[in-house]
Amino acid sequence: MKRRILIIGASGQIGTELTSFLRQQYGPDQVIASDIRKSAIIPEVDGPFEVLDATDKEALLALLIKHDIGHVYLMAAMLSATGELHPMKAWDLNMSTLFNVLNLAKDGYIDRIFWPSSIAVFGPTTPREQTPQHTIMEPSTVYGISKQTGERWCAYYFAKYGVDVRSLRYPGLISYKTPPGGGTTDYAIDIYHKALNEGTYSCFLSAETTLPMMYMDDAIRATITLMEAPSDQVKIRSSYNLAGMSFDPVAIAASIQKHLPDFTMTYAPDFRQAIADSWPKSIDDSHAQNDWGWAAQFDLETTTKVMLASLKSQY
Ligand code: VAH
Repeated sequence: MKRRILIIGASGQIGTELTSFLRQQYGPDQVIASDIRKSAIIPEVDGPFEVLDATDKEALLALLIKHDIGHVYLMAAMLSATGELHPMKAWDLNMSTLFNVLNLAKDGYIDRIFWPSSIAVFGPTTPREQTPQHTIMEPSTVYGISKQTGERWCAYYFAKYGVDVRSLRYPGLISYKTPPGGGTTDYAIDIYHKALNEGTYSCFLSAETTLPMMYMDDAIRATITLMEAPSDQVKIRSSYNLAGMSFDPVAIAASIQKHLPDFTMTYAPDFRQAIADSWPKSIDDSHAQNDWGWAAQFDLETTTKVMLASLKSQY
């Protein structure tokens, strides 16, 4: 029988949807969901769940053996905004979990790893338009530093020990199945909730803050495509640039007003503005396109249509 899949951080924004998608594809019992605590949000496709603190290597090893795990998706992390409020906690969580998974793979307990990086690996000295795969990377957030360091360790474990680890530099992700979290890009989720619930939104980024974004379905499809690609097609073992769309708060507000004409937006930039200002405006993902056939499908108009239609029943 094919070895099972373990998702660490299965209750998070990406983990929740990744769990359902993988269960639909491989069968509910083939996908073990885990997180630090059982979440009230049950994935659309229910299945086995384990409470796991992934900073505890022995506990992780016990789960790998108990469930005969082959592939691990390590989705647990502290994101950019929360990470700036708790720097050492963010570093410890983001790095200790990665080292546990890499070392258990090196010791033969895991066949293949997916680990999410982010456009947060780029910093204020990086070219901001069509940011290339290989360029200056001087991240100025703890989250970005942890992701840049993690990329280097992933590439090292592949080169030195043959660990099959694969990674994507996700842009800001937009989805409706989990509430907005501690991300700087999460204004692009919260705005849909507030538009439906209150008819107005006070944006914590300034009107002209263009950022790379992606609808969750595209991110999940890219993740699975990369994990299923033949190893010789995965030519980059740090992390692949991945692009969907780029927009600023004015553009997303305008796309909402096409459906909710009375929606209004105000602007009250906070500490997250400095984080956003250090990131690219748009991403060149030609390596992902050329190596394993990546192509985004969701644009801003399609995203707004899906988000409003899916959230309407909540308000
Ligand atoms: C964050 N959503 O805002 C994440 C993402 C590119 C940003 O990594 O921290």
